[in-house]
Amino acid sequence: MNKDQVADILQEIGILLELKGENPFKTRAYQNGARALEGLTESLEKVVAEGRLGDIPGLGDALQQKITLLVTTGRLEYYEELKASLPAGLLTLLEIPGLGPKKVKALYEKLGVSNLELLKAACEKGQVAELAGFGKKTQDNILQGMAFHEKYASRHHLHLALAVAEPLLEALRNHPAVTRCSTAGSLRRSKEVIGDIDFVVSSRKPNEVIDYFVKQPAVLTILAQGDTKASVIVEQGIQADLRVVSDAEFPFALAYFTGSKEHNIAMRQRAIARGLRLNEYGLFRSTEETRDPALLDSCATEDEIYQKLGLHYVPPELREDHGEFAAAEKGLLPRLIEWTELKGSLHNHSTWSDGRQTLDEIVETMMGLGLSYWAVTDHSQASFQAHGLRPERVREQIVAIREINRRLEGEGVDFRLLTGTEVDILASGELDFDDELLAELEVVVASVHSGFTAPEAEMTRRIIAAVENPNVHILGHLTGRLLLEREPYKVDQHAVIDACAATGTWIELNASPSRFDLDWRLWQYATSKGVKCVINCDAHRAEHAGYLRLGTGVARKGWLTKQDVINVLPLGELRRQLAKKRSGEG
Ligand code: DGT
Ligand code: CA
Ligand code: CA
Ligand code: ZN
Repeated sequence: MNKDQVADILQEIGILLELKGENPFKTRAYQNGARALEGLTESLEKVVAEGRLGDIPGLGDALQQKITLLVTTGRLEYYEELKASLPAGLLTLLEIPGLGPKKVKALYEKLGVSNLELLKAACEKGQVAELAGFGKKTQDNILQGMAFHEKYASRHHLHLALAVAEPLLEALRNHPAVTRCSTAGSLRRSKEVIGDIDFVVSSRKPNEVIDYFVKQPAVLTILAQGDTKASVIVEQGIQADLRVVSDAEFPFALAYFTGSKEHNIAMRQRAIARGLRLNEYGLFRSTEETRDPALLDSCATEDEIYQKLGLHYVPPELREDHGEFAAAEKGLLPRLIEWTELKGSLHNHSTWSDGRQTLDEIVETMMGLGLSYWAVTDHSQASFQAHGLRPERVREQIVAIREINRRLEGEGVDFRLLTGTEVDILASGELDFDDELLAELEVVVASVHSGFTAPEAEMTRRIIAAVENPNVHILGHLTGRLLLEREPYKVDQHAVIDACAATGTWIELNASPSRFDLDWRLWQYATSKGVKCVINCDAHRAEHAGYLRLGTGVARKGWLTKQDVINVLPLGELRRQLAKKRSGEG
């Protein structure tokens, strides 16, 4: 485990102890420990290996022991037991705005409230208002907080859904009674947010598979369990649906439950137009709903279903009824970008601003992943809350990066850091750094981080003014949206795309699962105008390198090919492309 993962666990232990009513000094020790680790500027594994944990201020013996266990074994029995000693729903209560550990503890002890449903019931009966220290106003706030939570908590960020779905799929795949299995639904289509997780399995022993599925350790609650399907709530409070079918039915069930609903409806209509009937069980000869329908033919794979309906295979990401039928009829579907084709990310942060990794750690991680380059684009001075850099610090960072690159060159290593900045687009449309400084940097990303409430015309003007600067290579997170959290600011996206096309500015597909910005629905327009895409991690931690894969899934939804994406280029070619806009050939 790395320091961020260990810090997260210490933080959670602190919260769990607070829920148990442990003495505040003990709780605080864990929270301070978490903070001490977060502030660490070298690798925790190294500190542990060299026995230097004791040198970090604020870590007592007990904490050092636990950290060592987590780093070396990835497990901590103390934490697991602590977690198991409280109802799993209590932690969900903490997600309600306005509910902290103290209030949750009181609700649990005095009213037995251990999950959201019980909390809602207690509020509606007025019991919460009567508790000491709560009152009518607090109860109203909780109800309001719950309404907000409901609106967003029924949908989930893609990386969280994947983090629970992948181990479950692996478990299913390893079960001897499972013939074929796959995720389906929005997860398989790489939607930007996920309602619930869907699995489709083929097996001769559905009951065995269903029994096994609902007993997985990640399963918190069983909502429904039948002979061919089950629905459960898994970790993170996400619902997961499983359908088990025969192997002959598998391709049809997979296609059906992958959706989207709109895509399915169009598929069914194509079948009807050919005198056939398509559903989750098969493709049948008659359009009638008969008792014993005659199967047209068996299909071994989804591919064959598409063929029977006169279509080329449609990759799951494109199944949104967004033009895929017209293209699949003529064999004109694009060859979509693959994440393994990416060679690096051009928008990332380090400990110099609000990132968690030092430059050396970044080199180690990204080189280890087999990437070729990684741009360091820390925030500019106006983003003071993100520790934006002043010009002199940017120049110091350029020197530090050149030093590292010289070392890498000396070692004969094929990996380079690129100097850069994520420069703020100010309210005036001016940039936060002057052109002289920007011209010294290899990669300039320009983004809006303030003034979100500006009227649409003004915001559009601001952004267009920024992309017209010859030093700006990339427009960062165009709409500023935070999925499930903050709406995009008002901006005329088509006008901005047109300006990027006119100036040779690339647009970022910010691959952070909270953003996926520019939205996939607009990439077909952007590429039709000749705009190139950069799939950027906006990494603040080592794990964020994994966003390259998630971002590519969303890029595929936007019909993007290798030719549309800049960061597939090898370093030399990338540098030539970066030089183009400045020299006026952009
Ligand atoms: P989600 O879960 O809201 O993120 O989105 P999906 O697409 O995963 O939707 P879900 O889980 O409700 O259903 C999975 C798939 O099953 C869906 O994409 C298409 C198919 N499906 C579900 N209900 C219907 C329906 O009423 N008609 C049709 N044609 N297909 C449906
Ligand atoms: Ca779903
Ligand atoms: Ca579902
Ligand atoms: Zn940003």
